[in-house]
Amino acid sequence: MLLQATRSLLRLRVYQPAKLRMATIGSRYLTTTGVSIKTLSPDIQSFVEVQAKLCKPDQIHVCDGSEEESKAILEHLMKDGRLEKLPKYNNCYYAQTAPADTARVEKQTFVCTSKKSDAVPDTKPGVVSTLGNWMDPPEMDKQLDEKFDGCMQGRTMYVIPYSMGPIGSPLSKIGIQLTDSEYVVASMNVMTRIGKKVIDTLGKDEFVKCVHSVGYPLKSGEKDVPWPCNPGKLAVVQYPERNEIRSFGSGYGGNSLLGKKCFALRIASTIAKREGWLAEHMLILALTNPEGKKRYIAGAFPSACGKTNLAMLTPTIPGWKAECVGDDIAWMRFDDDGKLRAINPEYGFFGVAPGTNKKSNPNAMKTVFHNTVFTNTAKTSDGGVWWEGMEACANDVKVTTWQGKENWQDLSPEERRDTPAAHPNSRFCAPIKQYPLLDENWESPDGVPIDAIFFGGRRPDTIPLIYESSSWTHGVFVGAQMKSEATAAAADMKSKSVLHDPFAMRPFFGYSFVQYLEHWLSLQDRPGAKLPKIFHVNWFRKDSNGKFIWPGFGENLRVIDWALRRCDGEDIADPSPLGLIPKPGTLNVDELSGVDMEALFKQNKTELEEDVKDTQMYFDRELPGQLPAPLQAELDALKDRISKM
Ligand code: OXD
Ligand code: MN
Repeated sequence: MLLQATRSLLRLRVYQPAKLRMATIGSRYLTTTGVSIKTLSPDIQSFVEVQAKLCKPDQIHVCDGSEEESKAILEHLMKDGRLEKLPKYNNCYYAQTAPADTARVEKQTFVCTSKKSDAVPDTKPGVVSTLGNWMDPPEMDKQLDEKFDGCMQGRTMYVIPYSMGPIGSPLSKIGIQLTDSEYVVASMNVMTRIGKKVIDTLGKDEFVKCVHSVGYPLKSGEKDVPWPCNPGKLAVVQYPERNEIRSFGSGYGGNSLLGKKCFALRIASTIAKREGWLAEHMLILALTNPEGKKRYIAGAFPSACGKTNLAMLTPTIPGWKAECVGDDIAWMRFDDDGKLRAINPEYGFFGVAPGTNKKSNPNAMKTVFHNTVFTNTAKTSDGGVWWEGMEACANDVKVTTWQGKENWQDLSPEERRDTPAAHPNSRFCAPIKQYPLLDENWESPDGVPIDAIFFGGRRPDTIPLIYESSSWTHGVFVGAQMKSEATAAAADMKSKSVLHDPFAMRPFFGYSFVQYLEHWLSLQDRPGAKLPKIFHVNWFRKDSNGKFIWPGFGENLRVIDWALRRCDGEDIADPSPLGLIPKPGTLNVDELSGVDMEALFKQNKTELEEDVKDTQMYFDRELPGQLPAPLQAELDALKDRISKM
C-alpha cells in the first residue's frame, strides 16, 4: 500500500513537467548514485519529460557512469535473476535472453524520412526492397506512440548520456538513451563512454535522441519475467531527419544498445553524408612491418566473416605487429591534408562468441574473461561459459545450454550438432581497454590515418583470395557488389545461401543506397583527397571436397602484407578480369605448406559470368534505373573482361 502510494507520488512528479525539473527522481535501487535531472540542459530535460509522460515509468534515474552505479546495476540484475555471476572468472556475468529475442530483426527495422526515396531506393511495383524498410514518420509515430504508451509502468526509466568516440573529440557525437532495461544500462556502460563526464561536455553539442523499451510494463504487484521483451510488437526505428531512434520490444544488444547499429551506423551515416564523411561497418587495425613502418587499415565484412578475428589478428610472419583500434564500426573524416582519419566510436567489443578460441582469436580469449557479460552462451558446472568452437571442457564438467537444458555433454555427437549448446549468435560484451594489444592511438581525438580499405565476404567459390581495385570508382563498385553467406546475427536470414551485402551495410543503411553510392563516388572529387586503396579479400574459398583452401586467421596477414606493399607502390600486381592480383611469387607464403595458389586465384569464366549476371540482376531489382552511371560502366567493363577470358 505504502509502496503504491510512493509510486504514484513519483509518477505524479514525472507527469508534471515543472515539478520534474525540480525533482531529483531517484531509484529504489540506486539511491546513492545518479545525477540530478536538474543538471541536464533544458533540451534534454524536455526530451526526458515528454518521453516520461508517454512511457509512464515509476521512476527516473540519470546515470552518472560511476563505478558505484555500475555495481548497483549489476547487483540489481543479479537480485532479479537476470544476471548470474560466473565464479570461474573475474567479475564476469551470464545472461540468457528469451528464445524469441536473440538477434537483430531486420524486417522490423525502419528508416523513416519524409520522402521514401531518401530512405530506400525506388523499386518497380510489387518489388520489395531488401535494402531497408521505410515508413512515413507521422504514420510510424502514431504506431509507436501507441506501443510506448505506458510501456515503462512498474519500471525505472534510465537516462544514459553517452559519447560515441572519445569524449570531446571533434569526430565524436553524443546520444541520450532512455531505457527501462538494466541489462541495457550495464551493456551501454561497456560499449560506450557514459555518464557525468559526457554531461559536462553536452552544452555545446546537439544530441541524438534514443528511446528504448523492452515493451513489458508491470502492473502493480505483478511478478516480472526472467527476460522481459515483446517480440510481437518489436520495432527498431530510425528518424534521420530528427536524429532520433525509437526501439521497442527487444532487449537483444543489436536492437537495444542504440549507440551501436542504430546510431553509429544508421543515424551517423546520414549525418556523415550531410557533413562529408563516412560512418561504416568497418574494423580498424594498425599493422607495423618488420622495418617499423606502421599503417592503418579499415575493413568491411558482413557479420560472421571473421571481422572481429581480423581486428584482433595475431601475426604469423616474424617481426610484424598488429594492434587493434576497433572491431565493428569506423567513422572516417578527411583531415586538412586530405587523408581519411578514422575513429572507433565504440568503447567495447560486442562479439560473436562461437568460433572464438585460442587459435582463431587468442587475443579475444585474453580479453573476455574479466569484466564481461556473456549472453546466450552455454554455462559450465565449474562456473564458466562454453560455446561451439571453444577448446573442450574437462571431462568432469557439465554443460547447460543457452536454453537451460542440462547435461548437454551427454548427448550423442549428432544431437550435439543439431542442438548447439550456445546460441550461434551468443555474445561477449567486454571493455575494449582490456584488449592486450590496443594501438597507442586507439583513442586519439584526431583518429588514425587509413591507407587501405578491405572489402570481403564468405565466398566458397568464384572469388580469389585478394584482388585490388584499379581506381576509386572501381573500388566503390567492388563494395557495391559484395556478397556473403548469410549469418546468425539476424533472426530472419536463412544461413548458407550467398546474399548481397553491399559494403557490409545492407542491414545498416540510414539512407538510400543510391545516395550512399553517390556519396562514396563524390569523395574522389574532394580537392586534395588522398584516398585509400581498395581491396577485396576472400578467406573462405573451398576445394571440391568442401575444405577451406586458405588457412586464414593470423595467416591473413600475408595477404594484407601484399596489399600494403601495393600501397607503397611496389610492382607486384598483374591485371585479371576482377582486378589486380599478386604477380606469381609476390605473396609471402614462406613456411606455409600445402597452399594451392592456383586454386586460390583461379578465375573461372562460367562462374564469373554467373556472378556478374547475378550482380546485374541485383542492381536491376534493387535500383532500377538508378545505379550511378560510373558504376554501371564498371559492371559493363567487367562483363567485357570476362567475355574475353
Ligand atoms: C554485429 C552485426 O552484431 O554486424 O556486429 O550483426
Ligand atoms: Mn557488426
